[in-house]
Amino acid sequence: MKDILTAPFITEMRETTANMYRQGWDERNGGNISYLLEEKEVAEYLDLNKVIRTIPTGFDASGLIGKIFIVTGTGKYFKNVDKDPETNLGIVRIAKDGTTAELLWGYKDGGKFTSEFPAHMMSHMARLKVDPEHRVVMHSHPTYTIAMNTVCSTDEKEFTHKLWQSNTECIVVFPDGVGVLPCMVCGTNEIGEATAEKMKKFRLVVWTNHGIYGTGKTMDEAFGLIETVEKTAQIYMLSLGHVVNVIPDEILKGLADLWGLTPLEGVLKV
Ligand code: 2HA
Ligand code: ZN
Repeated sequence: MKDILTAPFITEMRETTANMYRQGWDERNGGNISYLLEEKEVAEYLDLNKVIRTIPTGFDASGLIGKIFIVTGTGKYFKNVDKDPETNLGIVRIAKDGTTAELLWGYKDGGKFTSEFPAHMMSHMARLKVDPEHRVVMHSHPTYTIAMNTVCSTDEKEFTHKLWQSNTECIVVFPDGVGVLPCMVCGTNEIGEATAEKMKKFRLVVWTNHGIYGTGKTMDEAFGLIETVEKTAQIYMLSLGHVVNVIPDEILKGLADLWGLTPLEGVLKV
């Protein structure tokens, strides 16, 4: 059996959480990541018959039975993942009953997965239906994205349009747009269900006054989506009140045509 600390998926979790922390997106215990792993890649490092303990999920994850995830821990700081992965991360498998998670590694201090586990697992179920290669759900609290919530409506088409209009990269990176949920109580099955509903259509979902979810086939895709929204939200907030020039809809359509992309319907007026 190989040393799990040399596993590429552990390295990715360490690097990504450190990177997100340094971006200023994940203060204190803010943010969480879950990453769907291949059984055979985990089997190189762990005995899959050895369950350390079981943890109730509190919801029905039947769609994910047998699937294995590496997930950041509840109350844990992104800042600390790199120096102590075994305490701050855990590897869990959804058990046959669909409502229990089997801990295979990590949460060494007796901890458990993020309080946003329902939103993560429900989002995985929704995205896997759209894209069988989907792997990553990433949640974060990027400053300018949350600032934008205080001055913009929660209408997702309007929100998407404002981002597209502020930076030509946006329509190319997320032609499918950004889903927006109103301000809700986080850490609940309800916000999980609402997020998953949006995930049927979007890879990005904003939680108003709280943060954002990004998803993807890889860590880079999920990170890159959030990074592009956040950079553009910064541009938007820096220019607030002084706008004399935004990207016209004709140009946005031209970009979509050039790259063979289908923009979210009902946003562009051309
Ligand atoms: O766990 O980000 O949404 C910290 C959070 C809750
Ligand atoms: Zn959060």
